[in-house]
Amino acid sequence: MQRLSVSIIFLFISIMMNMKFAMGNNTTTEYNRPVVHFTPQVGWMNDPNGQWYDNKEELWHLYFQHNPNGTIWGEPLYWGHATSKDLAVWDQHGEAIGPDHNNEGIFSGNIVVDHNNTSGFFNNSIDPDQRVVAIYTYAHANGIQNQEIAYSLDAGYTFTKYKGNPVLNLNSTQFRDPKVFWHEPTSQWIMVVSKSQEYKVEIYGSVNLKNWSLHSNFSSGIYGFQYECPGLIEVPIENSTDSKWVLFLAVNPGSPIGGSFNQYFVGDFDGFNFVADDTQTRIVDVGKDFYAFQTFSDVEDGVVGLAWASNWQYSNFVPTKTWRNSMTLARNYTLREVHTNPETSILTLIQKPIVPASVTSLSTVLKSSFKPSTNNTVSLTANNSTGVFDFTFRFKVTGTSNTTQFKLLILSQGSGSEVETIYAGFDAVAPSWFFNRNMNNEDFDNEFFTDKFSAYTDPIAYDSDNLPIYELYGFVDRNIIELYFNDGALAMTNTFFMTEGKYPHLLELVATNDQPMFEFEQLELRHLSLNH
Ligand code: KTE
Repeated sequence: MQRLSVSIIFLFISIMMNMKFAMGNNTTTEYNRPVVHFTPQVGWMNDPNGQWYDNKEELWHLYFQHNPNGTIWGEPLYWGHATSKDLAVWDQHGEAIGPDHNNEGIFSGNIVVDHNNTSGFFNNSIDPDQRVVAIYTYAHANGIQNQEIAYSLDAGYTFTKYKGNPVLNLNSTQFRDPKVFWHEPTSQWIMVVSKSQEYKVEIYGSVNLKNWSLHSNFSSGIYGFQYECPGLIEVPIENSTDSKWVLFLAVNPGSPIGGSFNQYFVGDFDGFNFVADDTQTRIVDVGKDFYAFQTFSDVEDGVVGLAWASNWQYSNFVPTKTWRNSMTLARNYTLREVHTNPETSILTLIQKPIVPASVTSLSTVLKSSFKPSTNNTVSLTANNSTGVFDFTFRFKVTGTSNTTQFKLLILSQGSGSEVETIYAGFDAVAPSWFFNRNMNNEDFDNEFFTDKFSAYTDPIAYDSDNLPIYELYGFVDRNIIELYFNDGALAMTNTFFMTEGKYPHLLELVATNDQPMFEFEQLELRHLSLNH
């Protein structure tokens, strides 16, 4: 097929010498370690835990499942801890909560701010915005999983376990991952927690975080093997004063594309029962590396959350060295009526990545009213890349032939066969988005690290000639790519692993047809750096 390519070759100007990294982020640009996405300084990481916002210090707290003694999942398992002023530059603070014996684990859970001291743990010397109580699953050596609480008198750095633990015990080996929040209308703490292999989210209530009573349970969606890491939070509807409750639920394994994934349900919660609006299962992120999603507590304006950016199918085997796995970017969450087809629109979770000012643009390429055609070759040269950039496309489809596609190639340094490529793109005939992360990397050949993805979205709008318009925002950070379609109506997160020494270096837009079938209203590419 004749490939008429408009190649906008972006080479980035590297200012590696000027790039400074926070303690907690990437202290070196070591093999495949992302710069902006959170990674543990050392050791193994999975689920995000205990996220909360300290309104007094204006400080974000992230805890995480951490094995500091190795780069695979294993016990003793701790809550690692990091803080950030902006959700991009992180400082790490070692282990916040640890098990009493080396063959045990502090499994997943969350943190609440007990402003009114309902637990009785705090005196007036502790600021109401810093009355931190962690609720987590204790994984005992005999396999029993029960729920414990611990309080902090120093705003979340060190914790004291409640001497009356466990606060909730069913003598079960599959009872974990509490997520607790204060429900103002009924003046009670609510806990959602998973009876994993019964496919149940149990909903409990308490007035003091210590004594819990079962209110109800919720079970829906794709079965898979087990349910984990539930969440329940009120999410605002865009351009409205209304909100709806969203119940999040992790399934592992059981994803339609393999391994672990997050589903969600939109509905109502009265303090005792969650009732979904419909029986359809919705998926939070259609990539393969988005799991154990959790939101931050005590955020006064909006809903902020993030997920573990890996998949239990291969997370223990990915080719990194002193550390394993990252988190996704933190995202803002709202709800919006989105057309899933021409006849129907549904209330859909909207996700937008938080890219703060510390993630700065070193160089920007901005094109507008740009039609891929044979003589429209533009190249921008620079020397090197740090492998961190984002891009925004807004384009319309002006016609179709049987191969109306564009591809966005992301290439490593090198020449000829040395070059390693992943690519995203859009096929206007399908019509669907696609992403391919196959690089034949000998360092990492895992059966479950599947490489082809696709996603359908309706157009985000139509122009005055009724031509369909689509949008794509992408964030690439050395070994992870987050794609957001149609202003956050759909998200696709995937890791990728180039061979040692290689990282995303070039970006090339290629249209694969002999007539201009796309008009890019806007095409912006920014080379990014993380600064402090
Ligand atoms: C891990 O099999 C277990 O051994 C689950 O599949 C992983 O469980 C433990 O990680 C999760 C949570 O349910 C646990 O609290 C946590 C989900 O690290 O990733």
